[in-house]
Amino acid sequence: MSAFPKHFLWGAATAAYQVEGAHDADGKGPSIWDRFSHIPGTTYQNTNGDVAVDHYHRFREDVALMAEMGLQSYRFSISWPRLLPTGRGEINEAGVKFYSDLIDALLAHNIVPMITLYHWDLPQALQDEGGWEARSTAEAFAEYARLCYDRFGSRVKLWDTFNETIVFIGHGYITGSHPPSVKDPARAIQACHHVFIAHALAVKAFREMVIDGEIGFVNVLQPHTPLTDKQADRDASALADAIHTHWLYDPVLLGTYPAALLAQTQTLWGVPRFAPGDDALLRENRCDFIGLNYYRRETVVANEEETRQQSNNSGEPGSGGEFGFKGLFKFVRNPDGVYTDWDWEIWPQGLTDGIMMIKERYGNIPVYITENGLGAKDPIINGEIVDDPRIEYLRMHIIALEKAIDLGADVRGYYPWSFIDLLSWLNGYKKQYGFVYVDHNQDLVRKRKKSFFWYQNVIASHGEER
Ligand code: BGP
Repeated sequence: MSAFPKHFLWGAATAAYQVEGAHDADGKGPSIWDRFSHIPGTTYQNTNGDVAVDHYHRFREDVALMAEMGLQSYRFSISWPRLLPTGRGEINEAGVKFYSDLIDALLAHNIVPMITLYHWDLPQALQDEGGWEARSTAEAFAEYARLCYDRFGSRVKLWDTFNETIVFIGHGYITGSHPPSVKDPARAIQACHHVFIAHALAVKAFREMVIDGEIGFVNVLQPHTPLTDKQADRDASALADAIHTHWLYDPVLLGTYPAALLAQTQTLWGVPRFAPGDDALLRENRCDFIGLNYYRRETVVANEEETRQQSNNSGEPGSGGEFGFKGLFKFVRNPDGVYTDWDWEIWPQGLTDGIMMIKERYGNIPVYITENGLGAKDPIINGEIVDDPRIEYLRMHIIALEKAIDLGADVRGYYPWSFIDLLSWLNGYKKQYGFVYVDHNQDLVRKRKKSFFWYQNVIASHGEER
């Protein structure tokens, strides 16, 4: 007997910008990614989501494939500017209809929709007014959330407000590799605060509108391991935990910031600045569950040098730089680690450990694994997509998940990234994650990969055969 509870959901995930395409169709407004990806040199080989895998026009075919695979839940995001082209105010009914039809198609196949409200495609019009650095964006987000609850709330029970704040704020405001390409930690911290406020306002609206469902927040789950036993490396690793984990989880699960770090950032940079009532807003509007996106761990050393903040976007192993902050910590390669072609360490035990670390700090909060997967260049042999490394990666992580459930964690669903091959933000289409292959040389034709049939069997056996 597998450990997976009876109502555990076997799902898969995607995000609007990465699959939909139709970037300017039927009244959709531009997002910051539509703008950014058109600036030469910002993405791998200048790839963008203008067409992506054209899910907007082919969603019925895609949902039929999900049904064939036996998928029990599908996590997707809504493109904010498709519903509200300028971020607030006038509603684009054609956009509402697209998601409404998608939800109906899923429900017709008994696939539980999980909606992510924000997977990084902020309306450009709001960016022009200051983006997440402006508090008014948090208020606009609450308006957008209310619209979604109003139109979809009677049919959708699982809601994520934000996807991976560390990534869109970190890359958007610290490394500058995502829009709006700022490099300023103080601005990052204030923008991040407004995201927490937006989340709290959206949770508040969810409760006020008495939506029959659950609302959560999706974070990166990134365990850190010190490279050596030296005190300096252990301290650096603990600091990485505080910045990359506690800072992002505490406000949405405890309703407060980690006190010591808050005191430091406020002394150093005067941020985050709280508006009257923010404390109570955060405290009173916490999540029903937490979504965890797990891909890899990081190995940490103490760091006194400037680092070359550059990631591997080409899939040439070892081509990236390093990530770190002078005087704080640095991520380095684990000499014993197994890595993907994009230099992400494969370490399934981190999923068990990470879930247990969350349980220890935040109590037995319900957990969904909202992303987990292998980015790879899949081999095609005699016309078949033989993605054995993906099967192996997912198998090891399902076993790791089962361990966490055995240890008492309340894990309710598993959503591999991704249902279908899609656009990787900075890495183009060559970094594949899907169960379904998309032929970019042949009219975006869909083909089932080996992993499609493997996951079909995992689902049918409720995780016993893997
Ligand atoms: C997460 C994002 C996803 C997806 C995934 C894989 O951070 O939530 O949208 O992109 O990572 O990342 P990448 O495409 O960079 O390999």
